[in-house]
Amino acid sequence: MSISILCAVLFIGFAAALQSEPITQDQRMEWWRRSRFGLFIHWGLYAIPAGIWKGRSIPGIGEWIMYSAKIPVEEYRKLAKQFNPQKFDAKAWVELAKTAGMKYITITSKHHDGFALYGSKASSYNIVDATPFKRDPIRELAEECHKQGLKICFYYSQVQDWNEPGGYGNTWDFPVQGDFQKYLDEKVKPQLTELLTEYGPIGMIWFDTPYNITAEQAQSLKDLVRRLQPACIISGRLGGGVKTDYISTGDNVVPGSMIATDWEVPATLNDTWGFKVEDHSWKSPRQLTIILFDIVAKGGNYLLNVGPTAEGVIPAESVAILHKMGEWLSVNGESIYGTEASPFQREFSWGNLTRKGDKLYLGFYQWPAGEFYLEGLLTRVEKAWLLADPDQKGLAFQQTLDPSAGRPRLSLHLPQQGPDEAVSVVVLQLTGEPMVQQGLFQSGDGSVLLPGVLGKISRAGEEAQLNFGSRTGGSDGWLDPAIAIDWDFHLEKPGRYRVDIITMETGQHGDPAWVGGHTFEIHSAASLQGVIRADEREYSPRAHYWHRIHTHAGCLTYNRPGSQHLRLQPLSINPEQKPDGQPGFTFKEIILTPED
Ligand code: FHN
Repeated sequence: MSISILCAVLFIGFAAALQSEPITQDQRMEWWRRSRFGLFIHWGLYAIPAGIWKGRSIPGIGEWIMYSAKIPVEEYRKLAKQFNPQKFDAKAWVELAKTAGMKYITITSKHHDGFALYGSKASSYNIVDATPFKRDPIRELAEECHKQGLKICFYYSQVQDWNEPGGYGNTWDFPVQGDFQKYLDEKVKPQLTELLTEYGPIGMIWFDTPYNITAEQAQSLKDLVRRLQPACIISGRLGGGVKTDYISTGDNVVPGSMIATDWEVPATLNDTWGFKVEDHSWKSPRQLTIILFDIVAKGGNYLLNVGPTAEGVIPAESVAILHKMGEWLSVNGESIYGTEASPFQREFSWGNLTRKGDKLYLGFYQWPAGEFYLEGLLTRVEKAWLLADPDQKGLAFQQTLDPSAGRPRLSLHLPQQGPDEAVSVVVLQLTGEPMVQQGLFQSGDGSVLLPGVLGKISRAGEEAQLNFGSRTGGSDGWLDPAIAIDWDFHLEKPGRYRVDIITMETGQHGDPAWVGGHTFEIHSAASLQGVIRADEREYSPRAHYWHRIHTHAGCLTYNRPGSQHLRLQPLSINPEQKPDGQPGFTFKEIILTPED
C-alpha cells in the first residue's frame, strides 16, 4: 500500500473514530503534553535572498525580507522561478528531528509572503505550480512524519499575506487595504481545507500574527479546523480573543514562572527564523538545553526552529546543535518527556525541577559541588541518584522534616563535578507525591529570594493582580504605583543583608526595552527609599535575549532569626513606554544577600 493510501486509510479511520464520540480537550492535548519538544521549520522563497537584496544586507529576520526591503510583489514572485531545492530530503529532516529528541514538526505551509509550500489548488503561487522543483515538500514531509511516528503540524499565516491586496501587511504595493473577508474566503479557508483534508491527520495548525482579525472571522477559522479535524490543536495566535488550545508566548520568551495552562515557546537557534546567510549568532547547545529544561519545569513546550537553505539543506550549525541536544536527551529524556511542572512555584538560582509521579528531577544549570540544600520539600526521599549514572548509585542525603526546625530541608551530598556541561540531573525517588511548603526560606548560600510571583499583591489594602507569566519574567504592565507587594519569609541567620531589586528587560528580541526611574520604598527591618536604576546588567541563561537589571537598593540589618516581613511599595512609576506599549515597572524579584 502506498504511503498516500495508507495516510488516507488512517485518516478515514481516525475521523470515523472521532465521529462516534466528541474528543475532549485532554485527549486533544495528550500527545502534545507528552512531547515537550518540537521542531519548527521556516522555509520558503526568502531562503533564496537569505537576508541580502540587490547586494545590500537587509536588517531583521530573514523571512521578512520582502517586507523589510519593500520588494514589490511582481519582483518577489520571480524568486519562485529560481526555487529548486534539489537537496531537500524529507526523510533526513524527520530523522534529524528524531535524533534531536523532538516529537513533532511544525512547518510553514504559507508564511507572510503568501507563497504556499505545497501544491495548492486555491492559489497557483505555490511550490508545485510556480517553481521548477514541482515537488510537494509538505506532502513528502507529512508522509515521512507519519511513517517515522512524529506529528506533522502546519504553520499558516492567516492575516498577513503580502502577495494579496486583501491580506494585511503589504502597504507598498497596496496602499489601500483590500477586502480582508474576501481574502479569508477565497484563499485562507480553501487552503486550510486543503491542508486539513489532503495530508492525513495533522497535529496542529499554527496560526500567527493575528493583528486585527475580528472575533467572528477568527471563530470561523476555528470552526473550520474543528469540523475537518476535531483532534487538530489550534495554536495560541489565532486572534479575535477566540479561545484556542494553548498559549503561545512571545518569540523566544520564557515566562518567569509557571502558567497554569498549556503553553509553548517558539524560539530560534540564532536570531532569524528563515535562513539568513549572515546570521551566525548561534546559541550554544548548553544555553538551549537550559532553556528546554526551564520551560518544561514551568509546564511548557519548546518549539525550536531551523531555517533551511534554498537548496533544501538545514544549516550544518543547526544540525550540530540539534545533535548535541539529542545526545543530552538520550541520557536525560526521562526528566523531560511526559513530565509535569515543578511543584515549587519559583525559580532557583541553581536550576529548576520537573516532576513525574513520585519522582522529582533536579536540573542543575550550575553545579553546586559538595553540599546542596533544597528547602521546602515535605515528602520523604527514598533515594537520590544521577540520571546519567546507569548504575543508579545512591547519593548520600539527609532530610529534616521536623516543623520545629522552622523549615523542611533536604541536604544532598553531590560529587565535585556534574555529569553534564549543560544540565546535570539528579533524580529524587520520593515515598509519595511531592508535597511542598511554599514558604520563602533562606537558601544554602545564605541568600533570600523574594519573587514577585510568590508575593501578596495588594492595592490600598485590597487584593490586586499583577501578571508575571507572559513576558520575560518581569511583571507585565505594572503602571499603578498604588500596587504593593508583601512577603513573609523565614530568616535563619540574623545580620546585614544587601538588597537588590531585579527588573527585566522586555520588548522584541534583538531590540530589548527597559525603563527605569520609578521610585520605591522598602519596609522591613528598616525603611529604604530609592530609584530603579541599572546598577548592573546580568545575562540570564533562562531569558537569553533579555537581561536582568539590578538596582542596589541599600542594606537591611535583621537582629533576630525567624519570621520576617518585607513590603515593596512604588512611590511613582515612570510612564515612559516603548512603541509596543511596554514596559512600566518590570519587577521580577528581590534578593537579600548576606554582607558578612
Ligand atoms: O512574523 C512572524 C515571524 O516571521 C515568525 O514566523 C515568528 C515565529 O513565531 N512569528 C511571527 C512573529 O512573532
